[in-house]
Amino acid sequence: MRTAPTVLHLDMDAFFASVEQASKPSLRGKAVVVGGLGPRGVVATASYEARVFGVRSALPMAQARRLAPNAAYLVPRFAFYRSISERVMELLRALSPLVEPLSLDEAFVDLEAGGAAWDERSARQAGAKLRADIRAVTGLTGSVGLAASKMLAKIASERAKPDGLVLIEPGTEQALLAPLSVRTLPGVGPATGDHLRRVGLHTVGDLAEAGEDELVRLLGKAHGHALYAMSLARDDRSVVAEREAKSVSVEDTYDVDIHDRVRVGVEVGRLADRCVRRLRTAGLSGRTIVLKVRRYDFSTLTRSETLRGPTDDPAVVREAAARLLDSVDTTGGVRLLGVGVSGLADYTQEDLFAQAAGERRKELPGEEAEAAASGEERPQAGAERRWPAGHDVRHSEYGHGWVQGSGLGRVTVRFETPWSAPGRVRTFRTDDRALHPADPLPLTERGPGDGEDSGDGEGDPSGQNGRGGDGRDAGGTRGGGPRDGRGPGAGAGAAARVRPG
Ligand code: DCP
Ligand code: MG
Repeated sequence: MRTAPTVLHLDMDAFFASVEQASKPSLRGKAVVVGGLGPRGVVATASYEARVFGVRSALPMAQARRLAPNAAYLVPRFAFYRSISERVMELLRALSPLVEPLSLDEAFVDLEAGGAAWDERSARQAGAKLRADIRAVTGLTGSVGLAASKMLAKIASERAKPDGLVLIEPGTEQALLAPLSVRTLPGVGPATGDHLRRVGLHTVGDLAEAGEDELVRLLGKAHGHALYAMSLARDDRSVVAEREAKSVSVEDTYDVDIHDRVRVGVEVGRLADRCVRRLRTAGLSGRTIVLKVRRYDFSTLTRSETLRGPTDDPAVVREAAARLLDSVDTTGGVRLLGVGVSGLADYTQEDLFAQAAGERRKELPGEEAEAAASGEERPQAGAERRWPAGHDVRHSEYGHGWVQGSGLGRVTVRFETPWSAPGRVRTFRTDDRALHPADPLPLTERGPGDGEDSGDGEGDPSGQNGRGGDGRDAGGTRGGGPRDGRGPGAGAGAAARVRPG
């Protein structure tokens, strides 16, 4: 393990919600909940103001509404979040070639590999500058953890939240970890935590004392071994760029073509199990299941399915592979079969024991919301136009705004831009010809999308309105008279009450 705290972990604060607050001045400092608004919707994230009420990621939306009835409830705008994320990742890549994104708003950076830091002082400086740059470019805050390993850097950024920087001095790691809950360690989720608690292991120090043999006995070889090392703050995992490219796969070529469909199914199941064993040995889990079939005539097909979240559960992989097989015609015979898992994540984000125990994963909120949102993102031309809460619109007279709520043939729009004062609300008929869906505006006047883009709308929707439209939007808002005497809180409440149809 290195001796300088030059592994950086960045995690943006309340990412989706912060983007919404940056876009919508009337929501700043307010409770904002982003997620699926349908009957089965769940919370993707909540602003820190909403977390005070107990609203958090993965909570059913109905429960969130009971806890925070006056919060603003918004449908995610994934393409926009992606474009902001890309700006943040660019700043990280300027620090080092070794940037390992874990999600849209989270990444490890090896500062040493990029020459950006070599000791405590330079690491702290690089971290502080990064935070300032992120704020300048995106208008958002991110928290930074610095340590000598990935595990500790991630723990540090968690402690830094929100809007902070924490550096863990090398040499202090084990003492720092010892009193913490076992749940602090990567790979220890609720199920593993319970399991350990039942045998009297509560803290990381308890794990270190229990010893490796005991942990292997309790959790199996791979996880027991990994957990013991982590309890001693030993974590040698390096920061790996481009993890998406990696996959784990196994395949078998058969001496004699297999014709029997049932037997093909059995073989695919076996391959899935073998693939999962490899995955687990490597301490990995993955999201995309790939099936490869070479037929009697050497024609080779691959089919893949991406799950809602990474898995290393053999039953989940087996089922997915079987589903994929259903779509392949194998009459005539099969020479080769393969099963692979890609889109890998390391065990840091998973509760391994929960999966080992065969627990079915719940739907990941982001995915469900994305599906819902993408269905709504493009309002149909024609009679029934839909106005997802939180999405941008443009009115030919009042300029740029966002949908605060809709229902009963009406849509309520707040006219404001990321750089205006909180704007005023107006209500229209949902079929009002003057009202059109619009692309998001850049969050900072000189930030993402502001004049330096290639104009690729798909990749960076914030870039589309970066030119030309800005002045008119801002003017329209001012012209409309942004202050109407109602506090912005009243508007947020209205968003909560008017549910999109
Ligand atoms: N996300 C999601 N579903 C989850 C968790 C997260 O859709 N179950 C999305 C919304 C989050 C983003 O991913 O904004 C980043 O996730 P984080 O866990 O980093 O959560 P936040 O950034 O929202 O909050 P913070 O990091 O400040 O705790
Ligand atoms: Mg975050």
